[in-house]
Amino acid sequence: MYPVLVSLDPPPGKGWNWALELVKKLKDKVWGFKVGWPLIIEGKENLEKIDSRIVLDLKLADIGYTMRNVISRLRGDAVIAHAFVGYQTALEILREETAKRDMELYLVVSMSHRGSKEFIDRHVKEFIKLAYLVADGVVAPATRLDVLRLVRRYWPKTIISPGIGAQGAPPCSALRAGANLEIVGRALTRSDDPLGFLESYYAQCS
Ligand code: BMP
Repeated sequence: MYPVLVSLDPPPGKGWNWALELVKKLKDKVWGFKVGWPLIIEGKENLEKIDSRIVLDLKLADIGYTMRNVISRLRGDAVIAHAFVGYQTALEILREETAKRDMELYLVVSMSHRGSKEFIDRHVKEFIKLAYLVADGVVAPATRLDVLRLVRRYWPKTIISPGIGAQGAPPCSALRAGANLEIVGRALTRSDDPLGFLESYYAQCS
């Protein structure tokens, strides 16, 4: 199994049929699938049809009560939340709910787009400290390997890393910098041969 979390972001005009076809093709080869708002809006009941690990990419950023209310309505193995809302009456409550539901919680400690440097990246170390209190894993960018390496230095558990392919980072680059899983969306899901893509890039990646 390749250390890849496939990001199921449907192109315009496509939806669950497109996503479930990809799941069927790739589920035995990848670690799991990341599902975000575009698919959830089109029918959360379809989450049941993904017979693999599901990471709910909700980027939750709200008071605890509301975040709990959202995830109690969805099925998934893990959920992604923003760190900047803080612990008290926010992430502490989300953590309670994820633990109760046997879900993992991943916190965003840095992002792959350039704007991450404007605010988020000023607080990476503080976000990691917070992750020690609540998280099973963190999200850190493949597009800025210096940041990813810093996160690896301070965070011993899972790192999932977006930015591969369409955002410019080469496949395997985040794994080599210490990530546990690479998040791959468009480069893989819009390829004419997704399985071939995986095999050509990830078969000899170490
Ligand atoms: P792609 O490989 O097509 O660029 O998709 C990346 C996926 O990861 C998208 O779903 C995006 O919302 C998500 N993502 C990201 O690109 N950067 C981050 O910092 C965090 C993300 O979750």
